[in-house]
Amino acid sequence: MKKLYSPKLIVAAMFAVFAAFPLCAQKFKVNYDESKIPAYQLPNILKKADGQGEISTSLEWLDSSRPRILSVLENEFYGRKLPRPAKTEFEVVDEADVLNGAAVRKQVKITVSDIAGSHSFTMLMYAPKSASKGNPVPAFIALNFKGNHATSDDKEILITKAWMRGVKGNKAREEDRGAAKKRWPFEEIVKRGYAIATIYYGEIYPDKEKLDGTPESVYRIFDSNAVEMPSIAAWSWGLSRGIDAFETMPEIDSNKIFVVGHSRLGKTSLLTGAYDKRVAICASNDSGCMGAAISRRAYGETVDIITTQFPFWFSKNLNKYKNAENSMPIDQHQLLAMLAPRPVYVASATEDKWADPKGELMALVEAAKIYKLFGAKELPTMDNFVPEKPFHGDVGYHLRVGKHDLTVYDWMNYCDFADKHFGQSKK
Ligand code: GTR
Repeated sequence: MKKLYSPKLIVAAMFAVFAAFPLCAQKFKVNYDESKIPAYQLPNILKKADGQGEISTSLEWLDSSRPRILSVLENEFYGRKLPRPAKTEFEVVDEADVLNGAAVRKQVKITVSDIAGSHSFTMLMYAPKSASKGNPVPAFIALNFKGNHATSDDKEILITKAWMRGVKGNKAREEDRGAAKKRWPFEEIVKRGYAIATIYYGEIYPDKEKLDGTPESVYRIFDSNAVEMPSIAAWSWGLSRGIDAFETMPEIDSNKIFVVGHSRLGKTSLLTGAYDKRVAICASNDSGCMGAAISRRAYGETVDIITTQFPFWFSKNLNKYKNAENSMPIDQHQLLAMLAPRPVYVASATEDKWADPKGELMALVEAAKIYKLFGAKELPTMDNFVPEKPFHGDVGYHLRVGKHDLTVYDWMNYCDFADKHFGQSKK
């Protein structure tokens, strides 16, 4: 009898299925049906710590609610905020005029030292040539996934020696120079009057799924008896060291630092905004579960899935909430509100169901109640859940058409939002 399906066809079909759904989605039961979202009670963001009534002033939020949420973030979700290192050194290892003279490229080796040793990572930065002591510019900072050399074709960008995910031998390769450049529109950002810096996240904590990344991470400079050493807290701490570097640069206005992060690094940027008050604006790009999305919706990726796949990203205590989201002491709207009154920006993508775009806007709408206490008037509602009609008020939101990604569209919205809040005029 003639075979209906050739082995080749079957392999191709299997590949298509794997490509369409993240691997882990096949091992777990994933819900994408709004009508099947479990019944849940969202923690009332205004509720007083003693459970008696609601807060009505920004001061009550700052003095009472915020510290309580911070303690949950540290003890139950992401792990403690790491201390500043005893010593931080900045060495400009490269400086050159680039982009036809429009920008200055700098590569800064940041060395952090503490009781148990030293660790270095390299920040790549582009600043408008016109930026100077008398004319400092605001700056974006974001971690990258594939090494600084993957963010541009520029041959001068140093190649990391740190462990790398998804490449042969786990070593960064020359052939990947520029491989992620679509995510890094340096020229456009500089033209808008902003500096932009990036650090390879693997130099801060190697994102090893099956192996232990901590011995090669920044944690090695501290006392090894530390209770927990989760990666998101470490990545976030790395961003704070990037901000330390900005503070030494006369061309940067360190009161105007905008942290951006995509996906797991979007979770990281939100945590950085919560842990480091020097962050003036914070954007979470497609951050999803344990980022901007409401965990209780259990839509797309869940706490069970994420803690099973990536246990080392979080505090071990997060495991308590596997399939028990309704018992979490806080939900992600309270993480977003940690930024208040500093503007927070949530960006989602229409096809990024895994990250629960609707749950991300819901969290922002709930967090807006805290911004209101600070006098904010331009706040989003669920009516803003419309593709490519960005909302740029006291907080920001957009739903890009397309996949889980960080694109020029996302960046240009961040620039527009920065213009509004940093008082820059559109170039
Ligand atoms: C996925 C993970 C998401 C998101 C993403 C990424 O595998 O489930 O939470 O962080 O990785 O960072 O690209």
